[in-house]
Amino acid sequence: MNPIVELVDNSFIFIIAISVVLLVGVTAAMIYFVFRYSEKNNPKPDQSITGSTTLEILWTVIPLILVLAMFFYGYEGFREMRNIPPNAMLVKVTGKMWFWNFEYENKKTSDTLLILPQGKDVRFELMSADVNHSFYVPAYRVKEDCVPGRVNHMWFHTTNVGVYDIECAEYCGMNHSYMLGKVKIVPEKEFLEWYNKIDSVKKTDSLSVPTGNVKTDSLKTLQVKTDTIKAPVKKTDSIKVNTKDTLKSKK
Ligand SMILES: [Cu+2]
Repeated sequence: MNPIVELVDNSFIFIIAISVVLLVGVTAAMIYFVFRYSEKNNPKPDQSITGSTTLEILWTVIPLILVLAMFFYGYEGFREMRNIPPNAMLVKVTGKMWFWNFEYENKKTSDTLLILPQGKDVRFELMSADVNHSFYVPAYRVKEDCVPGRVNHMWFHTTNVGVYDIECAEYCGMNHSYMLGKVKIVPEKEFLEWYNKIDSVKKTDSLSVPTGNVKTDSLKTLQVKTDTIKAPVKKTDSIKVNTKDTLKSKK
């Protein structure tokens, strides 16, 4: 069972139940008062009611208890969301205008489709490549912002095999409403077959192409930098010579 789903649903049902009881109670009292204290039924206003300390205390303490209970249930769910299992598998999620990119621990990447093994704790590192997005998986009751320049965290425990929606829950520009994805939960064996197969292809790619390019780039920029540093030094030398010359000539 997924602890987050259970806790979020429980607090949701709890708050809805209280709201329904209050709505029905207030509406019933209102309708009753309309008839019971109407001018037609009571031509003379009732002056006997002056106040009630008992009522004042009751309608202060009861809502206070209800609100504290709502907070308690909400906090229980929040604590579970923040309590990331240490051995959870990691997936890096990057929101981009307007799609989701997923990067697994073996550097394998996938756009839009997030494939996960069944019965596993999965931890997400959430980032953005451009503007604010929000990674939302309704089936697992989790939602967390993707903010440029910082890494946010989220996790859930995968349960039933199936395909579930991913949505962006933060307005992020023209195609925000099309920024959809899918989580596909598959049996672990099937996941590992897919994960390792694509990994072997991608790994050689990522090793040969990006790492090589990055290195030569950084070397080139270093060389350019040393060149530009040398040039000003020469200039200052020539200035020194000039000043010495002028000083000498003055003497
Ligand atoms: Cu969006």
